[in-house]
Amino acid sequence: MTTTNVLPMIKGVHDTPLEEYFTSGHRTCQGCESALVMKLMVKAAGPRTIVLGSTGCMYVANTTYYSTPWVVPWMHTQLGSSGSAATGTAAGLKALMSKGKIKEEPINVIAFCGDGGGADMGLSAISGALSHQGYNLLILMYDNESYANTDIQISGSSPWGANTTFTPPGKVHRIMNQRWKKNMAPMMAVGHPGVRYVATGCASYAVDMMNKVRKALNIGGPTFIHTYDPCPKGWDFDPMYSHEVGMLAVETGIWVQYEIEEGVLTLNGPSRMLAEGRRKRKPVFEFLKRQGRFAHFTDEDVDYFQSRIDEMWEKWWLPGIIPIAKEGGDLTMGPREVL
Ligand SMILES: Cc1ncc(C[n+]2csc(CCOP(=O)(O)OP(=O)(O)O)c2C)c(N)n1
Ligand code: SF4
Ligand SMILES: [Mg+2]
Repeated sequence: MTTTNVLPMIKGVHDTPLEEYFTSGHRTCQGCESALVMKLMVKAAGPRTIVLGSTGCMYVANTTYYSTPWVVPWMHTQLGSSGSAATGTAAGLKALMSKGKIKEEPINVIAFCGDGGGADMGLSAISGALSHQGYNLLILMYDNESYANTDIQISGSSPWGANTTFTPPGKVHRIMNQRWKKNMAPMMAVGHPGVRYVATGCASYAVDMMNKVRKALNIGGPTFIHTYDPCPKGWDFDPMYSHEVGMLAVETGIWVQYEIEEGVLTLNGPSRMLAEGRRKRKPVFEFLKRQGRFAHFTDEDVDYFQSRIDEMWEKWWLPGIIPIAKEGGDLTMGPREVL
C-alpha cells in the first residue's frame, strides 16, 4: 500500500483552507449542492489529488468545451465506471511508484459518481473497488436523487412518490414511484469486509463533510462517501433554499449523518442528537412542502412518508442504517403496500 496524506481535521469555518481547486468555469444550475460538494471535496483533499468523474451533471456541466473549473488533474469516465476508474488509477500510481518511474509520494485518488451512475449502473464496479484492499482510493457518490443531467429521470435513489420526468403524477395513479430509496452507504459498509471507511455527508454541514473526506483520504482505502445534495432543478425549489433544504432533510430524520470507521459506527451532528433524544425530529412535511416534486402529495401520502421515517428511527436495528427489526421487535409496515 502506498503512503497516504496526513490531512489535519478542520476545526471550524475559520480553519477552512482558502485555496480552491474547483473554481469558476462550470455551468451548473444556481444553488446546485452537488457542485458545492465537488468544491468542498477537493478543497479538503488539496492539490496532490486526481479526480475521476463518471457521466452526469458533475461531468457535463463541469466540462463545457474549452473550459473547466478543475484545477487538479481530472478525467471523465463512463457512467457506470467510477469504481473501475478509481481502481485502475490507484493501481497505475502504485505500479509507477514501485518501479521508480514516478516519485514515491501520497497522491489522493477520488472517483465521484451520481446516484444513477453509482447506486444503479455502477454498483458492481464500486463493489469491485471496495473489495480490493491494496489501493488507496475514495469513491464519493453525490446523490441528487435522479438522473438529473438527462432531465430528472427516476433512479433507485429517488424518494417514494417524487414527481420525476419518468414518474409524473397521473389521474389514475397519483404515486408513480412506488419504490423506497436504496440504502447505499450501509450496503457498501455491511457488504464489503475490506472497506475501511464509509460515511454519509451533506454540504449543508460543510465542515463535517470536509473532515469526512479528509478522514477517508488519511485512512487510505478503499473508502466510500455518500452525500445528499438538494438539486433546485430536479426537486423544484428556489435555489436560494438549497442549504436549508439539506438541513431539513437531516432535521426531519430523512437523511442520517454518520461514519463507519474500521467497522465502528458514529452518528454525527443533529442525527446523533435525534438518536439520543436530545432533539425532536421535525415533521417530514417541513421538508416535503418546500419542493415541487412532492406538490401532488395528499395528507395520506405525507402520513405514509412520515410512518416510514418513524419506523426507521423507532424500529430498525440501527436507525437509518440496518432495516431489520431488533429481536422481539417487528417492522409493522410489513411487506409494502403497492398503492
Ligand atoms: C451507458 C450510458 N447510458 C446513458 C447515458 C446518458 N446519461 C448521461 S448522464 C446521465 C444521468 C446520470 O445520472 P446520475 O449518475 O445520477 O448523475 P446526475 O446527472 O444526476 O448528476 C445519463 C442517463 C450515458 N452517458 N451512458
Ligand atoms: S440539475 Fe441539479 S444536480 Fe444538475 S446542475 Fe442543476 S442543480 Fe446541479
Ligand atoms: Mg443523480
